[in-house]
Amino acid sequence: DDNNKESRGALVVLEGLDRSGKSSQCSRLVSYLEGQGLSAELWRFPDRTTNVGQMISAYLSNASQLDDHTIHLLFSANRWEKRSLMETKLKSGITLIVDRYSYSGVAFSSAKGLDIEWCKAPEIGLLAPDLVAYLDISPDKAAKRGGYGDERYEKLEFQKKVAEHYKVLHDASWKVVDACQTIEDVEKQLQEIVLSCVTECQKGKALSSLWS
Ligand code: Z5A
Ligand code: MG
Repeated sequence: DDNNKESRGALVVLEGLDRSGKSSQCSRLVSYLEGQGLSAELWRFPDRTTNVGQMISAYLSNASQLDDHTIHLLFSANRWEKRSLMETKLKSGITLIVDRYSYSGVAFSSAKGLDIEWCKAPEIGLLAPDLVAYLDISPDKAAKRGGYGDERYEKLEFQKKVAEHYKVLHDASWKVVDACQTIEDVEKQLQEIVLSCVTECQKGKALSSLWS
């Protein structure tokens, strides 16, 4: 019903391999939108500030060991605990620029060998992004960027598997951006894509749920 269309913020997700430039581009996007007079916030998953997030952080830094299914469900729970706040912010007109989301959850866990449908199931009912921008880079090129840290998953062989599993999740609605361009060129491309998404949401595009 067109009469019920209400302006809202956009849910924008950046995905991509480790070192693809997500965090750099997310913060640039928030500054850009604010410069355009729009309200925007930077979010990231995992959100390591919550109790669940601290368990995830311990796992990633190899301070704890968890069964693959268990850590998968914790990543998902970490999104569920932010879901209602996410909806409130979007409805109040704030655009959320989110550094990783359910696609990371499914790509990383299925890369370990878990069934993809099983991996998607706990994500069902979370808010669906209005835009998924995928920062595309080969695992080899990504590895050359300053090298990986010491966290679990930060290894070339595993990143290659993750890249394959991201490919399975790709759909036609994703915007694939060549992440091997300069930071500034990636930034310019993202600004255009994101601004048109924000405009659509201001016009009252309905919020929807994963996994559709
Ligand atoms: N994970 C999961 O398993 N399940 C889930 O549900 C979720 C996540 C949500 C932690 O995530 C791990 O959790 C992650 C996935 C898993 N494991 N891995 N791998 P995280 O988000 O905390 O990971 P991170 O440490 O922030 O990964 P980052 O993502 O390393 O990289 P990035 O944010 O994509 O890149 P960046 O920090 O912006 O840039 C990396 C470097 O490249 C930096 O030196 C930049 O200056 C440089 N850079 C950036 N862009 C360029 C360009 N265009 N040219 C040249 N150099 C560049
Ligand atoms: Mg990052």
